[in-house]
Amino acid sequence: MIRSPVSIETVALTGGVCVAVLVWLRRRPASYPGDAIPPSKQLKREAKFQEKSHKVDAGWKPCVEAQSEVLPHQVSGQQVWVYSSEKSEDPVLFSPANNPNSSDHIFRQAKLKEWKGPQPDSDIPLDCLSVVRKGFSFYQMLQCDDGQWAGDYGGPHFLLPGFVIAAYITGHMDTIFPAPHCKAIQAYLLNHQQEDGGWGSHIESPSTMFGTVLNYVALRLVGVEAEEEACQKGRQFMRQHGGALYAPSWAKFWLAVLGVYEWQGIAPVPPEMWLLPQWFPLHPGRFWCHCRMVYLPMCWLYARRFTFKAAEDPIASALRSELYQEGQKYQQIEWRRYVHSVADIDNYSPIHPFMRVLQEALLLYERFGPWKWLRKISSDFALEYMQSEDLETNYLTIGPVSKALHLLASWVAAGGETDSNSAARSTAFRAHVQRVPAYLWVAEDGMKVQGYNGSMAWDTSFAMQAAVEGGLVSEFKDMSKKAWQWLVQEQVRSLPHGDWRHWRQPIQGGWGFSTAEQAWPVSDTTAEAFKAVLLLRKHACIKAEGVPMPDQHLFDTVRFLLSYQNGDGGWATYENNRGWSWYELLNPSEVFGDIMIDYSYVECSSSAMQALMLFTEQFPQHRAREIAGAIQRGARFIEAMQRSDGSWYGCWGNCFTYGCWFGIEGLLCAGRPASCRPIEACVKFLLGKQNSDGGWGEDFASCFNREYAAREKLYGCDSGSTVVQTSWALLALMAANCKDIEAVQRGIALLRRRQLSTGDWPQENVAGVFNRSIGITLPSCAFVSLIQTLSAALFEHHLQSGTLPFEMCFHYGRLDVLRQTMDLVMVANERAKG
Ligand code: LAN
Repeated sequence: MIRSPVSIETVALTGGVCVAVLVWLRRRPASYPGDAIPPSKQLKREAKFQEKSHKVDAGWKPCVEAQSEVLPHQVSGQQVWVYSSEKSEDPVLFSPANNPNSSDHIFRQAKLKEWKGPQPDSDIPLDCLSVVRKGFSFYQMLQCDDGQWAGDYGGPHFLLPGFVIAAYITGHMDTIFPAPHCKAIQAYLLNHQQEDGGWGSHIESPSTMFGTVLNYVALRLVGVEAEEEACQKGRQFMRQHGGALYAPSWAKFWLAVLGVYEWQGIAPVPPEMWLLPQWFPLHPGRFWCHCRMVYLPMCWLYARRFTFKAAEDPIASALRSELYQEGQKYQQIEWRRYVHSVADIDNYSPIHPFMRVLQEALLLYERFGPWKWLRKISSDFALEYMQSEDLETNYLTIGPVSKALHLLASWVAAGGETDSNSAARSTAFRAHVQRVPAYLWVAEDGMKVQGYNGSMAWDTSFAMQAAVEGGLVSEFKDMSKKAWQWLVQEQVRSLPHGDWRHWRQPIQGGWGFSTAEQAWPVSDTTAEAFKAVLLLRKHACIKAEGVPMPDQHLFDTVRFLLSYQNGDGGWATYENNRGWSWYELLNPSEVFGDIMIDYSYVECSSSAMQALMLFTEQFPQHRAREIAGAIQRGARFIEAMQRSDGSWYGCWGNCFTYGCWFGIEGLLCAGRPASCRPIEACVKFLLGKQNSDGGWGEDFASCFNREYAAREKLYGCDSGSTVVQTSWALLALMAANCKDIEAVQRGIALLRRRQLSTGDWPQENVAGVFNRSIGITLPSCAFVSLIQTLSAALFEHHLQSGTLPFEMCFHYGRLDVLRQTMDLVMVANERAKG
């Protein structure tokens, strides 16, 4: 027999290696959020809101507050709400059954009343330019005096209770939430209670134990009696799902602090974790900053087992029976048995068996240890870390969860348990109390705690990009100058070298989502603000009359953006990625997905790439090669994140329409042609989702299930299309030079049809999201995305008619078209000068 020179084993081995290499090459980046979740875990229950609604008192007014003697830095851009007996007109009635998302009516009414300039045209706009102009005429009336746009940033339902509990425990209800506040909070809580008696985890979520247990407690602490119908229904819902013993861990934590749940039933949060060596893979300094900064005050309070004297307080002691099954005796509950218990309806991200074992081991440590000296050193470190965060953020802290915990911790640390009065006089506590209003907002649904201390930088940046794209900067000169000034002033100048002791990277040159004093800049907010600044600085009126911005400050932003790129080519949110996706095995939260590390995101990457590209066009000499390399690596990351159906999942906006917009724009700015396979696939995906009325729309289930969720009717609309999602889809399609012009035109027609007579657009469903499971309002989003879309359509129009103003040459997807029509631009410029 003749033997072949290549043995069968060699062929098999080579084949195997090739397959392995192919699989490895095609593997998803660690940041890929995963395909659709299994049907058994998908969101099928729907929220059902009550028909009746609860009115907010007339008398609430927004105002700017900037003065303080206790804070380390000047307060900037803080919108606070004051209540005066001098009544304004009654706010419109909120109708949760129609739409649980409020439309910021009180704030807008107040702004429109103050407005002294010209009123928008009442005529029905006949062309795109008039629609955009009318929109801006309205929007300029909402601008705050300092140049930013403020607005309602509500949505999550687990934030307000933390603030109320902290205020109650510290005995500061009267200072933090005096009577009118309590009334407005009651209205909010009652408006969002659902027909089944529960509350959702966020504004559009069906009732969960997370939402219900916390909001029930808040309702009682702001003065609603246990016998009232809302409380009875709330108790019924909780009891149907096992009572507070089945609440998720973050809710249990607040209950333990309030003394209505015992610490033995809490999974340990040992402060010793901060003493692990830096190289250790599980060091908390590697966690996503939001996760790390929530568990920081938690571990400090946990180590002290701080507990309010509930037995001496009438409401808290009543809660000890209200929160549990009828007849269940608080003193007889075996708390230890409920450490891991959580209701099925809440269990979005079940605790992994590995984490359970770890928690069991830690429970043993808590029982037989902990070594006193170790606990002291680690607790002292945690406290020092918290104090440093307070100073860096001007007592705002990174977000609302940590804010409420720091408020309480600062009081406990100042000796509040033994001498409440002297604790109340401590500088830290007073400063914390002063910064509570930065998180509060009043809308027609009541007083809420916002997801952040506002979204000013984000909204202002997009608004100005839209003004540039619409060619309206000179027409709205005062508005643009004020916004420019605000953006220049809000660039972060602190921590140029980072604060590595507390795992803080250098942040100089960045922009935060809200303000500079909050001191937590985000990669994509930096990029979007940078884009706005780069576009505006070229504008004649800004050059002549705007406050100067040194080039060095722009270079700082470039350094910031380049240094925030991750090894996988993408950009994360606040920091470089410092851990691995297997950290999710340790996710202790049950209710949030993907919170353990700062992943790379398509949205953040696309924004960063676009900003760097725009910069390079203006400064071709500055770090051009590095920038070009970074953009190409970014594009490869975006390609790797595309799903097999051609879409991109949106992690911070609801949902695929948002992801697709960023995915396409990112690839285009890296020079990929609109005809490349990924872009064509995405265009096909989007066109396949267009509704018969010409629009697009996704329910929040898209985010939760990670699968496109169309509905026949979405909140606040008469169809399954919303203006915001339609505009995102259109921006993506137009940037991709979509050949189906008719589809684009039908989408634009829907946007035009839905413009209100005021120039604004209606508030529809929830547009923002975080951690897969929580919806969050994006206040100005509707307006700004729409204007951008219409401006892009207008761009098309100018291009055809030969009247393209120079400032409109910005649309990335159009760069190829633009280059061919450069002479056209020149002509337009000449004409403008003439
Ligand atoms: C935000 C709001 C803005 C958002 C964008 C800039 C839109 C996004 O592109 C990047 C991520 C970022 C900055 C973001 C991250 C998570 C935040 C801070 C939030 C959604 C607002 C509230 C949320 C925060 C985590 C809420 C507190 C809850 C915890 C689970 C800690």
